[in-house]
Amino acid sequence: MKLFKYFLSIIASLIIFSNISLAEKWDMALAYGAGNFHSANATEFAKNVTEKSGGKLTIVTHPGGSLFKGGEIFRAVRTGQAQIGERFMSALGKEDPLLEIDSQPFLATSYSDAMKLYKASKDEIAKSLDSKGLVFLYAVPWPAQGLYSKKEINSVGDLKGLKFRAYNSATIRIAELTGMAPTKIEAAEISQAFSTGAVESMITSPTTGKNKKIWENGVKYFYDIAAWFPKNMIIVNKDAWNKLDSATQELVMQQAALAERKGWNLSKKGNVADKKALADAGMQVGKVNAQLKAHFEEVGAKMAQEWSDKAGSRGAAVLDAYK
Ligand code: PCA
Repeated sequence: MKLFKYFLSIIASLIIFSNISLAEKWDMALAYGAGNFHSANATEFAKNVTEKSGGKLTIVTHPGGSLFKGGEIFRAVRTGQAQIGERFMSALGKEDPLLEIDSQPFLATSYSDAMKLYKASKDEIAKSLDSKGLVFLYAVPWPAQGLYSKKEINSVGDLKGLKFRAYNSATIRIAELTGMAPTKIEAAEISQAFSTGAVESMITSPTTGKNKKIWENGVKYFYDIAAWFPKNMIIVNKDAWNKLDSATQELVMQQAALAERKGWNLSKKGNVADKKALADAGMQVGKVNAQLKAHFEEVGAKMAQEWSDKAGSRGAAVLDAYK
């Protein structure tokens, strides 16, 4: 009997010990509001992994920047303060110029080209993230980026001096090259920036304009220049990743692939529906005229040159694979 109890206690402690080492909990930092399609998609991904992992991995989502703000998430995941998170890739050009390839104007102006560009760049990006201690899971684009303005824009001259909300180096550069005055502001602060008059124009998706009810801040015009499709990516801290057994790692990757497919479809839907929502809210939704289009294309060509100087042979290899 004594021996039996002895073995029982060993077995019990083994079970307890293995449960401790096998049951992981990840906090997932999301910058955008719970209603945003990226957040909704990530939440479904987290729920699926949690349910299917048989208690081995629980992913708890924190949308709306409630755990870390957009600008903090990359570092938070890298340092393991959050095990998993989502970040707007092209805001990370200083980490690696390849992360901003999807925000180069007029390089990929349709969903199919955006997908081609993604496929051409993904391995190199995943490799570079790996060297920073991160595991790349999936990426989903925002709908086509368009120009918002409080005032009507009919000529290059109308852009001069406009106080412009930028979200990455590429949009700062566009503003500089078109004579606007850029300030970098995270999505969470857009409404405030427009309502206080700190800015009066920006380039972003119909989705972000709709989510912010941007028309309530005096923004009347949306010009659908559809110049690029920037993506959000989901990344995991490598130490956290290595604590999972291989079956759970496989499950996460499988659910990530599913979330990626769903996310691209949601984005495509939003690209149509959210533009309609802007028009339904009374905004003027249209295209820029030929003179302005040519001007933006010229700016795009200059930026392409600047980017390839920065991205060097790695960038050239990805562009070759894309074209
Ligand atoms: N919305 C985000 C990034 C791109 C987009 O469409 C933003 O405006 O910050």
